[in-house]
Order: sequence, then C-alpha cells, then structure tokens
Amino acid sequence: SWEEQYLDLMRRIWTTGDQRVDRTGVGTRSLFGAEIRFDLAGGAMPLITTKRVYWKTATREMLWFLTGETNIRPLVSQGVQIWTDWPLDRFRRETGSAISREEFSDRIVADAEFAARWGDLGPVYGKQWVDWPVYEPQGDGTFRRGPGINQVAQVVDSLCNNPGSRRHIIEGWNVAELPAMALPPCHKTYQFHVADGKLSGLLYQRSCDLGLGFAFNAWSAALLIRMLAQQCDLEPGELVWMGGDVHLYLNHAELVEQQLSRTPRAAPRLEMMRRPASIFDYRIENFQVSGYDPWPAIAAPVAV
Ligand code: DHF
Ligand code: TMP
Repeated sequence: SWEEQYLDLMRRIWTTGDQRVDRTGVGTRSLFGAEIRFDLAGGAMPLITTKRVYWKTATREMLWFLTGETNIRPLVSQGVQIWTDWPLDRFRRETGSAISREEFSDRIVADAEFAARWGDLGPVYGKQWVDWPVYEPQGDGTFRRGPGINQVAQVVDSLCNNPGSRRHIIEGWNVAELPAMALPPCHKTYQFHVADGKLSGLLYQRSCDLGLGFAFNAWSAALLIRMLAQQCDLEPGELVWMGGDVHLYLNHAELVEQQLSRTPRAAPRLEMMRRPASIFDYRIENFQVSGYDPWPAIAAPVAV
C-alpha cells in the first residue's frame, strides 16, 4: 500500500539517513530523492492512518492558499495554529517580548492592526499562486508593477481547454522574493497531467519533514487534484510525490517508533458535496471524509 511506501521511507531514513545539524539546530537524518505514488481512483485519499491527521486543518490551509492570503489571521481565527510559530518567533526576536503562543494568537485574532504588523509570512504560497508579480518595462530602463498572474486560474483554463499540454504548472519558488518569505516554499512545484480523462498531479517538495509536514502535504496535493478535476470534469488519476531533502528530526524518535510499530489501515475516501462555480469558491463544509479509522494522534514538536 502507499502508506507502506511511506513507512519504508521513514524506516530507511531513521536507520541509514545522513545525520547533520540542520538550519533549526534540532538535527535531522536525511535522504536525498524519494518518490511515493498514490492512486486516487474511486475517491481514495492519501491520508496517513498510522496516526490521526487533522485533514480539516490541512484543508483550511489549502483554501487559505487559494485566497492568496499570506497573513495567518484567517487561519488563527479558525483555530488553525500550524503557521503561528514563525510570526511568533519573529515577534519575540524583534521586540524582546516573552509573550506566550496563546497570548500571541489571541492578539492576532482580536487586533487587526497587530495582525497586519506581525501576522504576515511575506509573499509565500498564496501570493505566488494567485498573484505572481509582474514587472513591465517602461522603455526608459524603469519597470512598473503590472497586474499579477493567477497561476491557479491559468492551470484550470489550460486543463479544461488544452488538456494535452505539458505546461500545467503552479510554481511557488519566486527567486526574487525568497528573502521576503518567512520560509521559502517547501511544496514548491505542482505539475498536472491529463490522460484518458483522468487528472494526475506531481508534487515536487524540496524539503520534507517526514514526521510532521508530509502528512499535510500529501493530503493537500491530493485535495488540489480533486478540486481541479471537479472543475474540469475529469476523474482523479494519480498523485506522484517527489521529495528532495526528505528528513526526520532527531526529536521525533517517539513518533517514528510508534508509527513503525503500527499496521496501516485502509485509505479513506473524500466526498465533495458541491461543485462550486470556480476553484476559488470551495468551503470547508463542502468536504466530507468517510472510512477514516486512524491510530491515535501522536504529538511531536515542530522545529522552527
Ligand atoms: N517546519 C517544520 N520543521 N516542519 C514542518 O512540517 C513545517 N510545516 C509548516 C511550516 N514549517 C514547518 C507548515 N505546515 C504542522 C503541520 C503542518 C505544518 C506546520 C505544522 C503541525 O504542527 N502539525 C501537528 C499538529 C496539527 C494541528 O495543529 O492540528 C500534527 O500533529 O500534525
Ligand atoms: P528549510 O526551509 O530549512 O528546508 O526548513 C523547512 C522545514 O519545514 C523542513 O523541515 C521541511 C518542513 N516543511 C514541510 O515538510 N512541509 C511544509 O509544507 C512546510 C511549509 C515545511
């Protein structure tokens, strides 16, 4: 099964991965270059069963990307805290404050001005996906900011009208804007492919936290395929996940041990309850998961 591919990769990295002190100082074991494939036929989804994964949280994050928003406020307002640690870290560093995570996220929700000042991640995924900046030459050696490019809308258009294209790509890696981002994109490139009425998608992830981020990234990539397929009247095909630096943090020993001792269960299915007018009109209540019977959740620290 697909989850066995994932657990095999986890075992291989934990036992033979190259150990180094990474950017965060936590330390990882790492392997370079990996592929995992998942068949989405019949509505099946790559949702890890060897621990409970909060698919609604990951779905809310994906819907947030599609709005083009880069401020964590709409996420935090929905109780989604997966991006809170980075703005919090910056706030503490720049102000010397010892504010707690709870206090910080309460303030992000309560105070719009505070959120505007401290809650933004910079031009990350959402911004690049739906508003990639364009600079138009003015003929006198200067450039003016033109209307941004909506890559997601362009991909919907090309999938519907030119399905055989080899250029269905959504790219997050805007080299010029990397310095302004809280984190350079991890799930940086999505490519789509239509064959036989089926839509497949490939995600290239340059850096993968196999214990924490991966579960979200695999779910979200499949979700994006499902939404695009629905918009273009295609059947879901395959998700091909490719990892560059795939690693396990050294403080995830407990998680690794637990997950490797558990037997995967059947993949759940995702039902989409409505077909919105566009890819940008999905709501959390449009998604329903059935047949998800995971092992218990495993808490693990996130390296900031
Ligand atoms: N940094 C690192 N070191 N690893 C990541 O996976 C990561 N992911 C980012 C940003 N930076 C990162 C964005 N995505 C969690 C999941 C995804 C995510 C960030 C954090 C996370 O903490 N998951 C927990 C709790 C989930 C919840 O709050 O519901 C989990 O157990 O899955
Ligand atoms: P890096 O920028 O130094 O590679 O650190 C980013 C870390 O976050 C790395 O452990 C990978 C992890 N990550 C994911 O696995 N998935 C994600 O979606 C994000 C945003 C980060």
